Amino acid sequence: MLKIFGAVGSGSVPIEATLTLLGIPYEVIEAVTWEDEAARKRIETVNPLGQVPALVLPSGEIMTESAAILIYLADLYPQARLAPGLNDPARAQYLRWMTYVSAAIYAFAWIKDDAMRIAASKDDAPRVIDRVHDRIADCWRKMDEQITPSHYILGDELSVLNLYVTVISRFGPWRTRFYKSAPKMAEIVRQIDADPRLKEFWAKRFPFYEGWEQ
Ligand SMILES: N[C@@H](CCC(=O)N[C@@H](CS)C(=O)NCC(=O)O)C(=O)O
Repeated sequence: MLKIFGAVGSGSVPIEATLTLLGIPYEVIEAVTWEDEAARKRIETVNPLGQVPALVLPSGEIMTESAAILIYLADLYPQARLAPGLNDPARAQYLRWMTYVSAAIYAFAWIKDDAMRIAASKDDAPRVIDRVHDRIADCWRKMDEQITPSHYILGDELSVLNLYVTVISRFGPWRTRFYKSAPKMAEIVRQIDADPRLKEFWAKRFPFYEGWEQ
């Protein structure tokens, strides 16, 4: 069985959502890396960066990096149509935006998880977080301006890009700001939040608690 090092409300959630839609059983090894030093140390045995998600394939091989894992799983099960195929005209933009969400947006989690990694002092930390949030909001805005969505971000199929954006847009600077920065994608993520196939999944792995949009 596939094993995934992950945590509620973390970057493992789009991968877990993908496995849920695929109907593939998996086991989650819970590791709240950003709050728990012991969990970070534990995960370093599989991911030297000390981050979730990390996927353990049935062969024992380890795969890290959320975008790579999502692309890999979607390609492994093409019949589920969770990604544009190699010859699909949407493939180039799909790869572009998968990488963009990972590199331009999600990568900032390293700073947000502990601003003292780069802040000059404790007093400087809130300013660092604010600047990071501004940059993320700007990246969402620029992505939104460049896409022409249909039912979903790149057409009428629910690709893993949509699951990725739905989850990562819940991280700081959170959804209310995302809705303002990215009005086209706002419609889409709301739709995915309400997708009946994922209702139980969201409730377990990224619940919509009171005030969650912030
Ligand atoms: N580039 C990585 C980023 C993963 C990441 O930032 N994970 C966060 C949790 S959502 C984490 O484990 N943070 C702990 C830390 O960086 O110390 C990916 O896309 O998988």
